[in-house]
Amino acid sequence: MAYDDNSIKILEGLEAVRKRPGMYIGSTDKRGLHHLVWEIVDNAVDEAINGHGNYIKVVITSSGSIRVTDKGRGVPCGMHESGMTTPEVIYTVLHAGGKFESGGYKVSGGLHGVGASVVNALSKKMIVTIERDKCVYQISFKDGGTVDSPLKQIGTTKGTGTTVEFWPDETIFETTKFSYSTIQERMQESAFLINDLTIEIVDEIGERSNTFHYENGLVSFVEYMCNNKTALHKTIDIRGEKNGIEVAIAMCYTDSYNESIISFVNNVKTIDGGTHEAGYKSAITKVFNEYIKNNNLLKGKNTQLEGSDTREGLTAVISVNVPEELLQFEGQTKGKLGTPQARSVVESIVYEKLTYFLEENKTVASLILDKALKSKTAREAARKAREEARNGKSKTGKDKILNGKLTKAAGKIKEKNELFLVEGDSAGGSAKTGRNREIQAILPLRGKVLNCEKASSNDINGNEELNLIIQTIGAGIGSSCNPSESNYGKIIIMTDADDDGAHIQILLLTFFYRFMRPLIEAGMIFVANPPLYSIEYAKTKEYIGTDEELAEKKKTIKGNYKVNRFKGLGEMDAEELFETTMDPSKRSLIKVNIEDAMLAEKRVSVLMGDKVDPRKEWIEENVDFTLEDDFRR
Ligand code: 1YM
Repeated sequence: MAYDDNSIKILEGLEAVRKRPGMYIGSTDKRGLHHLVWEIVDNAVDEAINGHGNYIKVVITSSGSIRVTDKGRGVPCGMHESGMTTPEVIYTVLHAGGKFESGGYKVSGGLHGVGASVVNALSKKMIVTIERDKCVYQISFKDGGTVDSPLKQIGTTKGTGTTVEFWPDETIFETTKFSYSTIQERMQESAFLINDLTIEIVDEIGERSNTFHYENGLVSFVEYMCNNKTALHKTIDIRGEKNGIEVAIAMCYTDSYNESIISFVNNVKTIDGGTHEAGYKSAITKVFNEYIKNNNLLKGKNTQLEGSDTREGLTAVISVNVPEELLQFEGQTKGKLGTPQARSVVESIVYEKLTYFLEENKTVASLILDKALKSKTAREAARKAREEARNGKSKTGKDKILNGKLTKAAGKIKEKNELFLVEGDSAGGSAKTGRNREIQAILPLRGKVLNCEKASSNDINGNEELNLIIQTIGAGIGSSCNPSESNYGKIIIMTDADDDGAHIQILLLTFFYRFMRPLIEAGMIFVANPPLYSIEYAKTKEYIGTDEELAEKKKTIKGNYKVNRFKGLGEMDAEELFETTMDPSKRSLIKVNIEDAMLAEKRVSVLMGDKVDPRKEWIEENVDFTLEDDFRR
């Protein structure tokens, strides 16, 4: 094929990426934008994993670009059989190389490895600088992959490595503003997973930087995840290898009641777990039950711990490396490991090492087992209480409480009905008067909601406010929470637009995250988005959502105007509240979408901490609120 034919084909390929970016990077929102970064960073990380260079730097530059540098071998700079230089092929041909023959453990799953050419296609400019064979080479591209300046030597060097700098195309992305904390989280995670790798990140705009380096990363990872809890013992470090599958696990029990397990396969997070997690869990259950039996801890009673008992308060990171030929991913997002061998390998390694650990560390063993046995007792007591409540429902009077507080929707189609959880009685009153009676139900909440971060399901059952919410929704909690049994298709948290309101929101979200997570996953939890201001001029009245919009509006008004800042929902009358915040045809709801267990964990701890500043910053940067519709923004 002639060179020109080649280039036409290539431009057509890149054009396809520009036409349907979602097919290649998932979306063109904030998340899609950051996929570009991961794509380039992953190449640098792969090079480090393969033993070439142990330093990576990521810079958010003041010119709006991202610049990633590694100290690996440098991308090869020779001619490719197509007649183009190798860098030109790598950065313009779709799926070029697909990580060529890197051998060993190939990263896979989801959207990884679609190639640096996709990043180029979605960038208005890209510059690649390569240090190799004592030379510095450079090639640059513009307008989504057109060669701007072909590969040429621009200097000499003693080092080796690759630098890729790109400017995302703002005609393609909804936003081109990179989030430091998003990049920081991911880079810290890579540094945790890859021992001895140093990752430096710099934000030239916000003038901040961090360097991550861990000698024993998984243990540091677990300690980091436990930072606001009290550990019951020194983190347990488990490693082994069998049939070519490498297993590394760090685990620690804390005084909390929640389980936080995150897992990785070939350094890619497996959001939905899979066989490796299943093997891990079944090993723990087996080891604990055998320990109990051998030490007669249940005093002859013929019962067993359930898996959930053995994981109460457990924080763990599981990292396995699976050879490419055994790799198998499942599920819609390919976030679940399917490889059957991973289950038995992880199970047998954990079984052996954990059994040994408990025998060698009797004091720790008794602390952990004690906790598991308490969980079993509490679980059985809770079940008994539930059964009693169910059998004698009318006698407990719970229905009466419910009827007193809840304003029900008239319509009987569950999926269409909406439940508003409203802060305060006065706002509850307006909501009650103004609502769409057919589909909207109102449940006013009084005062602060229980902080569920460290709560057990027993604590939840004993809390009137949360109990009310659980009963009203009717979908059950914990492992028996089932979205299809919910009495409402949408559950909408409606609070004041102030710090207190934000706090209540976060407490409720924590509750849903911990105890009714399937509702979040089903996209049924929303946050209402009340306006901050109303502005009156020339006999009209408009509602305004943000300070920026208010400033814009003021510029356009000729003549007098009057601005009113809503201090709380209670300040709006019923009609106003409906019109601005509740009317399904006009409102803008925020859909709550928490998909990342570690971020959520951290979020809860940051959010529940006493420091206000990091909390605000973190909410702004991370809480993944996606607007249901763009009505007012
Ligand atoms: C900042 C991004 O892409 N580094 C990088 C990429 C490659 C190599 C080294 C590399 C790989 C190999 C041999 C190999 C790539 N090379 C290719 C290709 N950093 C970044 N560092 N020599 C160098 O895999 O055999 C694709 S990526 F195609 F040339 F092999």
